[in-house]
Formats: sequence, C-alpha cells, structure tokens
Amino acid sequence: MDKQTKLAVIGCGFWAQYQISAWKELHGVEIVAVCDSDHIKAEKTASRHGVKNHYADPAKLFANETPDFVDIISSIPSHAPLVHQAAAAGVDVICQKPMAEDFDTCKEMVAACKKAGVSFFIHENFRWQTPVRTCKQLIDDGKIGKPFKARLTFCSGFPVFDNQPALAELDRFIISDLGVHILDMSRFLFGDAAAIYCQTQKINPSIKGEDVANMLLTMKNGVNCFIEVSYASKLEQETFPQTLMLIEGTEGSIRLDFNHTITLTRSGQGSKKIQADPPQYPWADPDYALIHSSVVDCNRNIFGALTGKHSGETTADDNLKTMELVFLAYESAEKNQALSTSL
Ligand code: 89Y
Repeated sequence: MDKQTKLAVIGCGFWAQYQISAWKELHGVEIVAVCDSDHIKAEKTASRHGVKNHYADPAKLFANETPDFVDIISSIPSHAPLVHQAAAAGVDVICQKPMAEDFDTCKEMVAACKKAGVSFFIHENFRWQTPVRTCKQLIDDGKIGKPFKARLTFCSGFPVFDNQPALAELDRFIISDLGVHILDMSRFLFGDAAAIYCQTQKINPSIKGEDVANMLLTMKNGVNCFIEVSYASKLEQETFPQTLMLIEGTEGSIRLDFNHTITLTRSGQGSKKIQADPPQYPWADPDYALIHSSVVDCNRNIFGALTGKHSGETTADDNLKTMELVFLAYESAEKNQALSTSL
C-alpha cells in the first residue's frame, strides 16, 4: 500500500462533514483523528466517517497523535489559537476562511507558521468552481482580449442561517463569510487589487451583521471590478450558491449565467455557449453541490503542495491579500471612502 499522509480535522460542524467527505475522495490521505469541543459532535463525526480517534481538546490531539497536517474547520475566533497550536506542534496546517477577525491576527498567524517552518494554507474554495476555472481559462487564452471591466454577482435569498446558525451572530457577516470568496475570486481572475470602495446594508432584522455589500475594486492591471453580494435578495430565480459574472475585454465578453452556462462573445465572431458543469459527488448536499465539488479540487491542490507535487494556490501568504480586501471593505464602508491596498 502507498504511504498514507495522516490528517487530523479540528471542528466537526456542518461544513466539516462535507470537507471530510471531500478528503476521502483523495488517494493517499488517511484521517487519523477528528476533534471538536463538543465531544458528542466529535464522536458522531468519527463514527460517520470511519475515523479511529476523536478528541474534545486539541491539546490532547496534538499530544497523542502524529498527524502530517491538520485541517481547521472551526469557528472564526478559534482559527488563530488553533493555527498557533499547530505551528507549535510543528504540524502543517490548513485553515478555513476567513482566516481571522482582524488583519494583525492574520499576519501573526502567517508569521508564526513561517517561524515554526510549517506550511500554512487557507481553504479558499470558490476559485476552484468549475465555471470559474473555465472563465479564467478563456481570459488566459486571450479569447476576449484585454479585460477592462467585470461584474461578479452573488445575490440570494437562500436561508443560509438554517444550516449555519452561527452566521446570524456575526457582527460582520456577509463580507467576512461570503464576500471573502468573491474578493478572492476577483484576484484569481484579474490579479491583485489596488483599491476598494464599499457600501454595506443590513436588511434582515433578525441577524447581527450586514447582509448586503456593494464593492468596487480597481485592480492593479486597470480592470474595474464590481462585486455585489446579498442574502436579502428576493429574486425570480434563486441562484444560490452560484456567482454570476460579466467580464468585458477589448475583443469580447464572457457571461456566466445561472446553471453554469457561459456565453463567450468575440468581436466579429458572434457568440457561443459553453456548459461548465461541476463534477457530482454522491455525498454532496444538492443545495451546495457546486461548492462541495470545489472543496475536492481545493483539497487536492493543497494536498499536492503539502506532499511536494506542485505549488499550492491558496497559501496563507497569498490569502493575506484577500483578507486585506475584506478589512478594507469594512473600513471603506465605515468611512465612505475608497481605500488603497498595501500588499
Ligand atoms: O459559509 C459560506 C461559504 O463558505 O459558502 C457559502 C456559505 O455556506 C454561506 O454563505
């Protein structure tokens, strides 16, 4: 049998169940332990996924197990202490998005992993969605010439709080939970951002944070990118969890519509349709199937990087640029002012 790389998972909530199933799609990974401060959740997760050991205390996990890497899929405030614990134990670490609640904490996490000599990745999966990869390929192939403007839209009325009630308790909700993905996607598609202007709204009275954000980014290559995210949208067609896009270039445009249909229009050549459906997995929740398939690809990319096969895309170092945009977006909305990036 090939050598198995040992993984421990910390956090056994809603999202972890799918992330664990996604890990089980990859050859060479053995999940040796799961951990959750709620020991019943840890026990149930271990038995559901056939994992031998389970813990309620991460310190005990690090003392008893010798994982090659840990995947942290826990609440946002717990990310930093757990990443520091993994670094102290000399274990490579993957952490769920958003990395942390403020920029200094993010930078400290990255510095601690560097100092300890452990690899640190962020599980940022939206850029791995099949239609997003296809759009990026079309841009890179020069099909629309030089992109100059784009609109990335995620406007939904899907009841996200039913499966993830903690989201309703976040003081900062939609940009930190969802906007972070679309901001990262804009960087994936167009490169880094130079500046951001943002306005937010709170429409749903029964949650704590903002549930609408409109963000205008000036990318370093000159692309103007408008990102709109909303969980207050009551539209004819519910499109959760799809990001719709219009990308315009000097020689044409790319439009990503509902259900992964891309229209590529090239000047003088008319339009053609490209269907970019994601792979289907039996364990995926049908409401989240697009994201769940991207979790497999995100894990595969990180695992390949951890095992020296290739470089990884979503390093924590790279993700600092996405997180800076998240925090600048909030600051921009508070000050009603466009703000420049520093990274
Ligand atoms: O938590 C979020 C995520 O990462 O993708 C969609 C989501 O589940 C709700 O916004």
